[in-house]
Amino acid sequence: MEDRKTEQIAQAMDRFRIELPSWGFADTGTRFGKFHQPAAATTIEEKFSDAAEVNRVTGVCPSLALHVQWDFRDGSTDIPALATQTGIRAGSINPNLFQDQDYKFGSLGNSDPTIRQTALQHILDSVKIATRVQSRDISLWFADGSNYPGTQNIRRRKAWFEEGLQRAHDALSGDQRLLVEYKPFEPAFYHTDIADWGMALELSRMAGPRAKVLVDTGHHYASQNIEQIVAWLLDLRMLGGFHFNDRRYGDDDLTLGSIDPYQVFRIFHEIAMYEWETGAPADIAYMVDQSHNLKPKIEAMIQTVTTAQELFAKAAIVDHEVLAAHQESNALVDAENCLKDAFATDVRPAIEAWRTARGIPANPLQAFRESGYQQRIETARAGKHRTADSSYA
Ligand code: LRH
Ligand code: MN
Repeated sequence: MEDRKTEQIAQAMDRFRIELPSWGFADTGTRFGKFHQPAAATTIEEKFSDAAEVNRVTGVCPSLALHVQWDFRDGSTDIPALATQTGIRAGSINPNLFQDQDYKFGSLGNSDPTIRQTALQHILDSVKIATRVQSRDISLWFADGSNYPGTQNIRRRKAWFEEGLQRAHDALSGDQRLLVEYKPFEPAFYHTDIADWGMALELSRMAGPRAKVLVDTGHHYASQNIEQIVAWLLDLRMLGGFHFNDRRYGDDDLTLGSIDPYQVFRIFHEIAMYEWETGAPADIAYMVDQSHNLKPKIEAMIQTVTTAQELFAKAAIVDHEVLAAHQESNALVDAENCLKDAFATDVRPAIEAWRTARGIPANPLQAFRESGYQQRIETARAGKHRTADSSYA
């Protein structure tokens, strides 16, 4: 590989960081059940410990996304101390506005003002948690919607969301941001109040300058061009972050790059081209949002991180200058081949060299398997209480 490409990959690896979801280490399932794994994390301490192990062998995931209802159950844990102890800082704070019985007909979109107030109060409490644990992002996903035509007034609910998000925005401090995540369906199957990027964009703009859009790759119709949405949000300076996963059908939450690696590559390409044109790194939170129902959870997480690194590196070696010229002259085949050549490039040796140069194991999965960490936690966590199957995580 040319030195120039090796250097581009090293620079890309130096800046690429991806946040892990605490719930990716816990037993999660589908509506058809949840399969327990002997060493699945059940406490916040275990989730930080597992994240620290993934960061030990990869070196690129220094933060852990936290879900308020699942990770602050006993509220007594000193997260800042845990962060210092494990070297993993608290990442995005995710309020839970979908699990409580109150939210049957919605949270911020509920026609009952007391329930809207309950939902808003939970978001405001989550902003306080973010301040306490020095997190920047409050990541909002709403299951709100309906299952049958005519059962809800979509415009009135939109107005309640505008009001709720503005009040949440006004509670932010420092460099805090609101990330507004959209999803076209599930659990609602007729309409979802924040169903697509346009709705999330408008609501974010109306909320205020610190509200940005979060793109979960699993939250799109099968034929939707996700990288075009990314290109628009970049250009509008409204892209706040990603929840990466992969899917074959719906919001399958499979491991990144397991089904369509070229999809994630095309997303990273739009970002790399934007950064080349603007000459500045985009302020994007790269995060994983997956549920490891069958794969061993820590191995699935390591596989996800190393796959993300490879696809990010491939996008970094696209020759943007040459590509821009081909785009200008409509040299279609040459332009497309700029991407295909980069995607076909084996970047693993350069990434392994980058790891070795920084004291990170060249093969993270192998290093994890040789560490005995999995055996240690299986012994330590054997017979532990497992979370109720009614809770997602
Ligand atoms: C909703 C979602 C959201 C999380 C949840 C675990 O599908 O993507 O980001 O809160 O998964
Ligand atoms: Mn998500």
